[in-house]
Amino acid sequence: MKNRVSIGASLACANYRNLEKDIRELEQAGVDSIHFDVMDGHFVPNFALNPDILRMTRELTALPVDVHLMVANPETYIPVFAKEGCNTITFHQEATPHSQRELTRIRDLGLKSGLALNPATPLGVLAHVLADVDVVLIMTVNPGFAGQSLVPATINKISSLRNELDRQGCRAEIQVDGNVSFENIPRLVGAGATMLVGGTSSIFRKGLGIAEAVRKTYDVIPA
Ligand code: S6P
Ligand code: MG
Repeated sequence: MKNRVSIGASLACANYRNLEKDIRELEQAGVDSIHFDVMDGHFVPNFALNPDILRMTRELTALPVDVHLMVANPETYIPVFAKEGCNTITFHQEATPHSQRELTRIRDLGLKSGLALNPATPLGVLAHVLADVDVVLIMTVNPGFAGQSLVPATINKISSLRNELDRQGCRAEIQVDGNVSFENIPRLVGAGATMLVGGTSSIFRKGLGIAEAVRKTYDVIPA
């Protein structure tokens, strides 16, 4: 059974000169959560947000914060980010051989557990961890950068995962991240995604204010 479709705003795409202003606008516009990208320059060839910015974000808003760890050795960093205050921690399957242990650890910390899969990573890796996962993040681009094009094969991947979750009666969310644009949202949701991450292709689209962009994002979600 499908969950309601929710929208998370990717904070790494906000204006770093005035994050507080953007966070207030996101709250007023009615986004469901803040998506918090962490990059270590190692697992992905780029750097993004860090624990200090997470602490500041937590102080600024009561919106749920969903941390997306694009880092090597997530086992080292899960407790670091948990301590600063967040609601969900998602790490990459490709970054550790111990996904089941880390998913359990995240839940033991009182948080929702998330597992992210790069476009090339098959769904089979989920077979024995579905009971431990609250959010499956299907990356619709290769992680590391905003402004990329969606990898087309990920649409069928989402449909296959939707079928499998439904078959097993599993309530895990299917989150999608990367080029979640006004144009792509209908097919992502049609395929079964329930959590959308909005970056430069929607919520932070050039030329649109946050309020208008969020309204447009909700408008294109199929009923
Ligand atoms: C990508 C990162 C994402 C981006 C988001 C940007 O590695 O995990 O969360 O911030 O995808 O959105 P867009 O619309 O520019 O692809
Ligand atoms: Mg992300």
